[in-house]
Amino acid sequence: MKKDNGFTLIELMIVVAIIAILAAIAIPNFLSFVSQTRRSEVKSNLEAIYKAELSYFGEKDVYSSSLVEIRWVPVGVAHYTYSVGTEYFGKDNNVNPKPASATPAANDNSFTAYGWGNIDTDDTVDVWHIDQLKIMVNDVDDITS
Ligand SMILES: [Ca+2]
Repeated sequence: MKKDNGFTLIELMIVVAIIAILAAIAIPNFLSFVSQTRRSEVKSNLEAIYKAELSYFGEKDVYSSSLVEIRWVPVGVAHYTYSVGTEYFGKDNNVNPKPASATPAANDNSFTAYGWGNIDTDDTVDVWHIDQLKIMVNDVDDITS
């Protein structure tokens, strides 16, 4: 009589196939979740730049194109690069060069602060900006494209 004391090769292959299917579903969902989390960084930092610009405007009656002048620096590890015209703070601008769609600038009456970063595995760069009216826009969407 044959003694049954283990798994057959077919049973093991079925288990491996099930794990592979679950991983194929879970990994893209996980990467999308990571991208969404990284994106929360750009929103909060652009709002902080907006507040710093408003504070600077209250004092000098002009907006500044310098993040140094408005005394803003990102906190922690940044996945995005930030600029309002002059300097680039956050992720190294050499690693994360400014895309053509980002045009950071400031003058006496307005400013446009940009944040950009590649937050997933494709070549598309996520681009956001905020202006003196606190209007925040996602110029290039890296998550859905
Ligand atoms: Ca990307």
